[in-house]
Amino acid sequence: MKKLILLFLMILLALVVAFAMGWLSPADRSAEEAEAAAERLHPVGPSFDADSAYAFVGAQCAFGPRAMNTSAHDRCGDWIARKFSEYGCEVSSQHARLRGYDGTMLNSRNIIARYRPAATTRILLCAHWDTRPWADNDPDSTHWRKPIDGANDGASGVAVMLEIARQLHLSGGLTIGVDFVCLDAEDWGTPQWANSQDSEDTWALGAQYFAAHLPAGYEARYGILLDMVGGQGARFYREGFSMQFAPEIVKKVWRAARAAGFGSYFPKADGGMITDDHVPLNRIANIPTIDLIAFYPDCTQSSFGPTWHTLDDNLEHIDRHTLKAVGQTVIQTLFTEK
Ligand code: AHN
Ligand code: ZN
Repeated sequence: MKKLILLFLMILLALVVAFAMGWLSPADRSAEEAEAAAERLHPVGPSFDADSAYAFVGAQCAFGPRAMNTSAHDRCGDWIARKFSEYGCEVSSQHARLRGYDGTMLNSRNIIARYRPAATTRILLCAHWDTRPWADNDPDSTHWRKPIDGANDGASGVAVMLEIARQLHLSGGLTIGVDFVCLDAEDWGTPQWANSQDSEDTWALGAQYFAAHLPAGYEARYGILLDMVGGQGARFYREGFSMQFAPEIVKKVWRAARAAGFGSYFPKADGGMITDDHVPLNRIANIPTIDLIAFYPDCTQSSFGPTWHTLDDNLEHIDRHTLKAVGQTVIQTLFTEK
């Protein structure tokens, strides 16, 4: 009897050890190994130049706030279009008059820059280029009706796209096509000081227009939205609508971040659900699109960070390292695509 109990205990111990070492499920084990291999450091593609991207943020801010219906906005739009053509893209524009939350008609321009327009496999990159007309989240209420520089909220996403376009032009090594779409009228959503109730469709007006008026025959495998990708201390959590509409793209990009060496910027944890330009792309255009958007779980001023919709959203608060982490991750994603 004693021998039997001892034998039983030994078998039990062997089983526990086998489970602990992961010997019992070869299928699980090889899936884990494949995942680990996909995340091992193996950078591909050209090196994203963060100083160049930073200069692109500065160049946009130098026009002044790019709020809708201002000349700084229009002049910056011309500059953005010219830069993308310099980098070999075929550039077109979608002009529209869009209705703001209070009935104001906004002169909107989506700028579409196509890299390798003949390629059939295409990835959509997008960011808004307009800036918020009101610092309505500023701690000082005397600033609430003043326009912001939008170094992070506006300029950073376009700057990262311009630097990627410049690197594609220099390296010439990418065989798939990329569409850089600079969306307008994102940030005219109902201000916090308005009497009217905020409705989510007052945001992302240019993206709503683009999604409903895609260029004839337009197709993209998937999309990546870049929003507030230059802030100090920024981290990119898995955004809710992205997980709902395009979870496999989230996985792919988070993997690419690890392979490129920037995994620490992309926690494997969930952020909030953000009404942003990717929502109409998913819902109206049916292009699975994720949002790379900074999320600050511990910031009391805003979960978008301490400078969000404040006068502090300026060049001084841009961190080149954040631009680099996002830019290199997107390059890694593009050059990993088959
Ligand atoms: C809302 O606050 C509803 N959405 C944030 C989208 C946004 C504003 N991105 C930049 N500015
Ligand atoms: Zn904003």
